Amino acid sequence: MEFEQKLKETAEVINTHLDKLLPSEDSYPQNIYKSIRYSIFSGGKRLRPILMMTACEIVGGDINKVINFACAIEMIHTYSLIHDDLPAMDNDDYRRGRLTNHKVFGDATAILAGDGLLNYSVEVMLNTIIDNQDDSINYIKAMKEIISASGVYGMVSGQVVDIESEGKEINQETLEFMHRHKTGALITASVIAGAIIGGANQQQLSALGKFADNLGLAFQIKDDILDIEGDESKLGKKVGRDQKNDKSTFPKVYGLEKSKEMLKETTSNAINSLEIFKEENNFLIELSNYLVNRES
Ligand code: GRG
Repeated sequence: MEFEQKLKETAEVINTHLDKLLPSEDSYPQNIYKSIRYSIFSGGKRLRPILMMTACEIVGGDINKVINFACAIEMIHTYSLIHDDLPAMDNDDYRRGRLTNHKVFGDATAILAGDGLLNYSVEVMLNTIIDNQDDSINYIKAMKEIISASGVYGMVSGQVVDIESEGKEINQETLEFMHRHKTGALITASVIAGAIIGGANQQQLSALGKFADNLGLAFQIKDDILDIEGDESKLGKKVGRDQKNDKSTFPKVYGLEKSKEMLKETTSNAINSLEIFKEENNFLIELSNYLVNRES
C-alpha cells in the first residue's frame, strides 16, 4: 500500500476507535464531553498512535492488541495541547485550524477536559489490562513507559523548563533537556510501548529507542522551524509565536541554518537506527521523511 494511503487509513482506524472509547456528547454533564470531543476530533495527525501501532507491527505483533493504548496516548497528547494553549501557559487562540478549547468552552472547562482526558487514558489502559490478563505484564510495562513519559520525569518537566526559560538565554544542554522531555518523551514512549506490546526483544527495543529519540528531536526542530517559515493556513495556527513569547527554540540557540542541518542529521540518525528491521522498516523510514518535510 502507498505510504500516504496507509497513513490515512491508520488515522481513520484510530479516529473510529477513539469515537467508540470516548463517552458520547449526550452523556451528562454534556459540556465536558463536548469539550473533550471538540479537541480530540479536530484533525490531529495521530502521529503518536501511528508510531505505536507501527512499532508493534515491525516487531511482529498484532496491531489489534495495541489500539486501545494507541488511543490512550492520543488522549494524553490532546490533554497536553489543551493545557498548553491556556492563558496561564502559551495563551494561544488557535490550534489545528480551530479556536482553542478554552476560547470555546472557557478556561475552567478546558482545564477539566484536559484532566478528564488524562484520567480517561489511564482507565482505558487499565481496562485493557483487566480484559487481557494473559498479556498483562507487557501491558503493565507499556503503561509504565507512557505514564512516566507524561509525568514529572517527562513531559511535565519539559513544560516547566519551557515556561521558566521564556525571555532568558539558555544553553544547549537546557534546550535539549527541555525538548527531549516536553516533546521527545511521549514520542519515545509511543514507540517503546508499541514494541513492548508487540513482544519485542532487547535488540529491537534498543534500536527502536534510538530511532524514537532521534525522531522526537527532529520533530521538535521541525516544529521550531515551522514557527518561523511555516504557512499559517496549512499549520492551522499563527506563526511567529515563539519569537513573540521569547521562547527558547533551536533556531534561537543555534540559528536557522544550523537548525536545518541538525534536522537532517537527527532524521538520518533515526533512519539508520532501523537497519536491523530490513525491509519491514519501510513505513517508518517514509514516516520520518514525511515528518521532516511536513507543512503542518
Ligand atoms: C501541559 C504538561 C503539559 C505539557 C504540554 C505538548 C506540549 C507540552 C506542548 C505543546 C507545545 C508544542 C507546540 C510543542 C511542539 C511539539 C508538539 C507537541 C507539537 C504538536 O504535536 P503534533 O504536531 O500535533 O503531533 P497534532 O495537532 O498533529 O496532534
